[in-house]
Amino acid sequence: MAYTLYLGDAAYSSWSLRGWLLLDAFGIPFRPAWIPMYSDAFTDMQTRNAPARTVPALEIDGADALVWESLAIAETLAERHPDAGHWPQDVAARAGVRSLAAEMHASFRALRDRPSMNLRRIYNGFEPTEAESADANRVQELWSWALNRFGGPYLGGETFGAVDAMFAPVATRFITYGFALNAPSKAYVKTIYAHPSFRRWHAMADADPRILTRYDLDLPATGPENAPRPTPLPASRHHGDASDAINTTCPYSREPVQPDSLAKINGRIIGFCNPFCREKSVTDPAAWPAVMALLDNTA
Ligand SMILES: N[C@@H](CCC(=O)N[C@@H](CS)C(=O)NCC(=O)O)C(=O)O
Repeated sequence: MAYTLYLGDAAYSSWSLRGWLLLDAFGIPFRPAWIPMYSDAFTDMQTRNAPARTVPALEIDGADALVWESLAIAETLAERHPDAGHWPQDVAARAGVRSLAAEMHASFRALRDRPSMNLRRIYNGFEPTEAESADANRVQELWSWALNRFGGPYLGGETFGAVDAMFAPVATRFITYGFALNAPSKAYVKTIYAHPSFRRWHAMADADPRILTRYDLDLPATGPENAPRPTPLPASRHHGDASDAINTTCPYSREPVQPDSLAKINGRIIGFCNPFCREKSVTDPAAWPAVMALLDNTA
């Protein structure tokens, strides 16, 4: 692997989501290093990575190099993988979305504070403050401008770019807290929720049992099943023997299938090497090319 990416909790760490998308959505291989936030392991990671304190942080293996701050990660990856498509080729689109990404990185303090990313909840009755509403309106002004000017469905045009990685957590906040959205923003939020990399991230958040109550608000809430996500393939946990599965090794790790990690996906029993691999696959099977390839190859 060329990179190690330090990440916090998938359900809550909005900046980690940006870092993940900057690699995964562009097909750049990396080793994710998940560190639960507010844990001793997180403090140890901060000590090891100093002066970096935050996630995401990207280690360039073999180069003794670490880059943190999501915008710096975006620029480093764009420089090292010039054909990956982090920024549009078109001069006007490149200038525009670079500015949007920089504004996202530097601004929206109110929107980033109380309505923090929380992929586990969709609240009823959230009342935004004036500052939160002003931030949400400015985001929608930027999105509407870019979608109109560069043609959508992504902010820089036809393909997902670094700027979309920067704004993806905002799309989730709009859903979690029920902000009023104009029509282009509503369409854009749906586009983000349908993106395969975002779907993989959300599936991992769903599969992680850790709840950080510090991010919960005292309001009635439903769960992520009510987010505007594509309808998943039929899938459930399967209880039985490893020999029930159509595969003997995990589609992700190639390690042997374990009896506590079986799933029925689109009518077939598939085995995984651990319960987390099973859970993330059951939530949204079609988001995982390795699972879909297994189903296709054994059809
Ligand atoms: N501006 C930074 C923000 C990163 C950030 O604040 N990450 C949070 C998690 S979402 C974090 O690591 N917090 C730990 C801390 O600040 O001690 C970026 O662009 O990456």
